[in-house]
Amino acid sequence: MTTNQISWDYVLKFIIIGDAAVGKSSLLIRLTDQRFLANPDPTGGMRKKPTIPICFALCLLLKQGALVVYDVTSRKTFENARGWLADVREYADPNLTCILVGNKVDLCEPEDTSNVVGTTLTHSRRRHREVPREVAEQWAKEENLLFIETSAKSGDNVDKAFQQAAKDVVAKIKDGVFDNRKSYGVKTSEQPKTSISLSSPNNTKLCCS
Ligand SMILES: Nc1nc2c(ncn2[C@@H]2O[C@H](COP(=O)(O)OP(=O)(O)OP(=O)(O)O)[C@@H](O)[C@H]2O)c(=O)[nH]1
Ligand SMILES: [Mg+2]
Repeated sequence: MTTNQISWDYVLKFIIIGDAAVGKSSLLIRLTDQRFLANPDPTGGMRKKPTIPICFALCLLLKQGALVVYDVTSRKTFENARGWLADVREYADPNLTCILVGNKVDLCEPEDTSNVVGTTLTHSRRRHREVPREVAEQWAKEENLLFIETSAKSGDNVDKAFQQAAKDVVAKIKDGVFDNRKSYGVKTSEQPKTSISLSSPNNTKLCCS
């Protein structure tokens, strides 16, 4: 197994939540492995909120950020994002950074009318957008959330979603919002630019790990 050495200043923890099949695992796989699986295994992790509040609270423990994900082609998943956010606010550290992520934008991109050997390409998987960007953006603003639209399939904005959230957390650390001595779970390198070994992407754990 080959390992890569990277330098780091902080280790931050994020939770990815949202309705089933909105693409939580796919976003993580895209971020860590730069690939897309058409049929990833459903992860029991955060597709359903644990019925016992203490379990949900433990999932949120020592996390500095949350990605609340919905599917831009499903109004229902957007409406349910309110519930996910309410739960995060109830159980998580009040300083937790939240980013609202509208995933699957590739499904509602403009129709491709190109022909292949005289046959018009059909887009059986294409779907209508049910959540206008402006509506989600406005709600994010009202709730003081960061906001971004992504496609785990094409990779659009996936890195950016995590980067935006991480930047916000780092800014809070620098402002003293997360005090490491109070065990907020932020891990700082003893000396700047400590090296860390990254093992093979195959070892990547998915949601809730
Ligand atoms: N077109 C398209 N499909 C996506 C995208 N992201 C995920 N999918 C598909 O949506 C389905 C569900 O994706 P998952 O990543 O398993 O979703 P999840 O939120 O982790 O689902 P659970 O683990 O069941 O909660 C899969 O068939 C993915 O291939 C995307 O950005 N675009
Ligand atoms: Mg999953």
